[in-house]
Amino acid sequence: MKLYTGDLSPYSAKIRMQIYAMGIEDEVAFDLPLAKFFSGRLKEFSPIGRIPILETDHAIIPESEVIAEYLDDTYPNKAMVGRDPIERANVRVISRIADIYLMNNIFMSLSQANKATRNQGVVDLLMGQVNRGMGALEAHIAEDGFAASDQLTRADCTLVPALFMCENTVPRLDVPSPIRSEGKVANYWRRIQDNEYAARVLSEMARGLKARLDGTEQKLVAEAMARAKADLGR
Ligand SMILES: N[C@@H](CCC(=O)N[C@@H](CS)C(=O)NCC(=O)O)C(=O)O
Repeated sequence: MKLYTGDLSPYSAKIRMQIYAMGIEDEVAFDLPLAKFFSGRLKEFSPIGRIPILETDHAIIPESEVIAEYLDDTYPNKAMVGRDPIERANVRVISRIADIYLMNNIFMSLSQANKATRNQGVVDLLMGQVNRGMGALEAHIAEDGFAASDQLTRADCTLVPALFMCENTVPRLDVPSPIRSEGKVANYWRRIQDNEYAARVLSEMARGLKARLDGTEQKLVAEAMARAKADLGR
């Protein structure tokens, strides 16, 4: 299998964390066709045009949640979706809160990162939704242990990158992190960073953020674009 993934992509980080935690890293190659991704040509390969994408011998699978389920279905003995119907429901609820109410809105708000062209109304609307999602998360997240149970599940794999975005991306909009200083989410966030799989994807995301902010990513993309252009001319 091949996973098309990027360091800073939270939806990709979620799948990488699941792969690391399931212990199936040897079964997966990791790749990012930089020129295709940054020129919007990933759609030629996967119509949704977004990462992560899992390539198997039989199909191209887009959408992180669908990939996560595919991995659980493929390795049922290592599945991370919980042990009984209620636990599985909790895992899915927390994963959806992180995906839909936190990450999606934060992603859309990134279009307003430039202060000079910022539409504050858009920021306020989207941050209102993020804070509402955070309130729901506070109610659903476990008091101790992991996000949805006493074991690491897919809920943690989705939530860890989402909370990284809350802490590191939201402040770029001149808005404080939506993670409150106290409460179950705050305690969870402090605890989970000691988990080896969480720590690993968080350091990958931090590496991706650094590359974006210091211009390294831009340089790599320009080089990949130039190579792709030269290959076309051959
Ligand atoms: N719902 C998708 C969202 C994936 C997504 O938005 N990925 C971003 C990177 S984190 C992307 O590929 N963006 C490229 C674009 O918007 O063209 C999922 O869960 O996989």
